[in-house]
Amino acid sequence: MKFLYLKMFLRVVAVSILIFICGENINKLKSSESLPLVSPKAVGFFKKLTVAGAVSSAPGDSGQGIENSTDGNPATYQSGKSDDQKTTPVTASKISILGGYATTDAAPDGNNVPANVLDGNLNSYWRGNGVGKWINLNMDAEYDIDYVKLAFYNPRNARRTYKFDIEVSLDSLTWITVVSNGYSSPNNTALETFDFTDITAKYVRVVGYGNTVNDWNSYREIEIWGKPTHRPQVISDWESGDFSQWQGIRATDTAAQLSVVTTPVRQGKYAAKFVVRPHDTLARFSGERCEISHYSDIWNGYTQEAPDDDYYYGWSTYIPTDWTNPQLYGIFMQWHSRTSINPPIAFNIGGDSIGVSFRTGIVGGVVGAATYTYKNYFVISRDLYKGLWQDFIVRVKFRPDDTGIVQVWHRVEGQSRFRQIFSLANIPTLQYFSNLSLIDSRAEISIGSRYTTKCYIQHGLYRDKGGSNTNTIYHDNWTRGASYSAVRSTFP
Ligand SMILES: [Ca+2]
Ligand SMILES: [Ca+2]
Ligand SMILES: [Ca+2]
Repeated sequence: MKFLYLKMFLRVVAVSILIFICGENINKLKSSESLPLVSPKAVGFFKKLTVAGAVSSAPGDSGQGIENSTDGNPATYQSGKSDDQKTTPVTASKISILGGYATTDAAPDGNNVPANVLDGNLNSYWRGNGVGKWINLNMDAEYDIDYVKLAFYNPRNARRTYKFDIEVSLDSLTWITVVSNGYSSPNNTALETFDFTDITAKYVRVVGYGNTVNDWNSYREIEIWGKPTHRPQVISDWESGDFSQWQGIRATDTAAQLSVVTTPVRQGKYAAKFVVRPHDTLARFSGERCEISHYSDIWNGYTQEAPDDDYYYGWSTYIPTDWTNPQLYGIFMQWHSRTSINPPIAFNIGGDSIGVSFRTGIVGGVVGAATYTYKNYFVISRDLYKGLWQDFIVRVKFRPDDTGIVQVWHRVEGQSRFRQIFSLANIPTLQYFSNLSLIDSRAEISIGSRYTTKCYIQHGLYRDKGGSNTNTIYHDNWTRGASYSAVRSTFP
């Protein structure tokens, strides 16, 4: 064990040195700055732990190594990974679709129901009579579709050839034809592959034009092969030119505090400006804020962050040159549980640094004096980079017990590559309660012997009250996706 410890320690040191040599040189931007690798606090945290089981360096998509960390410690920590490593191309796999997600516009034909094309059984089939009748498969999420396999019903000696189109859609309203005038091989009852240029879709339908004997479209199986999409699932990049990509605004005077702007902008044509003035408090005991949120359990592609969800987030933040320290803290992106206590995860500007605070794990105490078994703060940068856009990519696997994951990547305007700032595994990322009075009673989720809640998003600026200054901050290009690459692809 001691040997392993030493080995891992040396490995981390070696990696840090390597990054110092090869990593993106922030000194290009600020010649007097040293590399903002890890905060003293974070280093302290690092020292407290027995480090073993290297945390995976791959950006997200191949993060299995993280979950397989074998040391049994509450967390592992690794700093300063240079990022944007090329991910191994993900090969297509068969997309699992429940039988109930198959529909048709053809008249029913006894037991030959649409679900039969999804049961993995070549003896069962769906049948619809008529030229132009379709069977539609809803994948329930977007995928990059690579190809489709079809097995056709072909009675012995029938030597039928089926004619069909394959169409795909993101919304089941607008369809794109990816296979036009496809034909099955004569008398073939095995799965046949129909390949096309990969395309992102949520729905795939086969439009039948009958066969060489009659107008019946009879398919034994339909398999859709693809991989997780490279599009984010939720895009709130302000490109609508208004607030409609978001669900809620929390401000005392929206007209004075929140606006869509055309400069400065990080992505596309629009970004958002958030202003917090003294006394911009919504509730007597809360701080001052101007925030925009995603908070419904299901809204416009957004679903609240639930236990076991594993998401990547991206956004850009611009701190203006005339920024002055907010009172105590300046939270600009937070995941909030369905409670009245502090958020489990909050990105914060405090003093002259940007960091992330965690208040997760088992919660004790009462509202206003809650305690957390995991309370920590990690510095991302000791420079606020005023007057420059900063890009963030964050992965969170949401768990109230010690099986959560958080990874943070950061980049400053002018840099081409993101750098991984830290990677935490085996930590709680949600709050875990025995005291149900702390939780919104509609939001309890029972896990083990305690309860947790889902999270919602608040983005903008939230600071303590009592200051006399006004803070203005800009954000752009907020997204949530299933992979690092999905989120990474949205940045300029
Ligand atoms: Ca079947
Ligand atoms: Ca393909
Ligand atoms: Ca934008």
